[in-house]
Amino acid sequence: MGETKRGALIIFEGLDRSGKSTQYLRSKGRTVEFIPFPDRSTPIGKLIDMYLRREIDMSEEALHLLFCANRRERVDFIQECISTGIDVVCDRYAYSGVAYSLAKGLPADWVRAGDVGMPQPDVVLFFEVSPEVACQRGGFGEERLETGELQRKVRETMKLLRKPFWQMVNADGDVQTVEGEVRAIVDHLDLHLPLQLLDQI
Ligand code: Z5A
Ligand code: MG
Repeated sequence: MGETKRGALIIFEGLDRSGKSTQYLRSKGRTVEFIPFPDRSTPIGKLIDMYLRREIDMSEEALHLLFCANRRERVDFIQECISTGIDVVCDRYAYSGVAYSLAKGLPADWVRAGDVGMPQPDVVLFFEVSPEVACQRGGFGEERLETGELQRKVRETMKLLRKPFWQMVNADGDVQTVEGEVRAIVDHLDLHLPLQLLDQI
């Protein structure tokens, strides 16, 4: 009996309205679990959701820690899936956590420490959308953090977080073209190493 091949940890990152949530995938022959971050269904995710919808207030530091804790809430599930051969696709991850908090001016070392020890992605697909195209898409401006100035800073900060396992996706294209790019990357993942843990972000 052959060993079960482990699942892959695949992250979609990118700015607002780059189409991350639109592109969850169902690759042939693979079982996929899809986790959005923030995961608004968990106890901590419910607090984040209330904050984003302007129902409660909290400090930027408290919010940063809640985003980190929200990812920790799902670690056991992520690791269980991967060890049993199920791929996990996360819509945003630690890189959003770091980029938004650095863009708000929180201390860099403190911000970057919050996700150390989390599972390291096999690939981060970074959805690059131009500001002009993002502007034409719907659903912007209703929640906190959706301001043009913060988005501009996040765009700059995200560039500094790029790692060798990041792959850029041209997110300006139509949904089918972007989906083709996503599948081409995901179908060629090399999973010969065990899942690693993040030692820096
Ligand atoms: N945040 C943080 O500060 N710290 C953290 O640790 C984390 C998050 C994890 C909520 O996140 C906020 O939390 C977010 C970052 C911060 N703040 N902001 N701004 P969220 O992930 O819940 O945010 P969201 O509401 O899902 O929006 P989004 O992720 O920014 O959008 P998206 O998923 O990239 O885009 P979409 O919903 O797939 O598409 C947007 C629209 O464009 C929609 O009408 C689509 O139909 C359309 N669309 C999508 N793709 C295309 C293409 N290819 N062509 C044309 N139209 C398209
Ligand atoms: Mg989204």
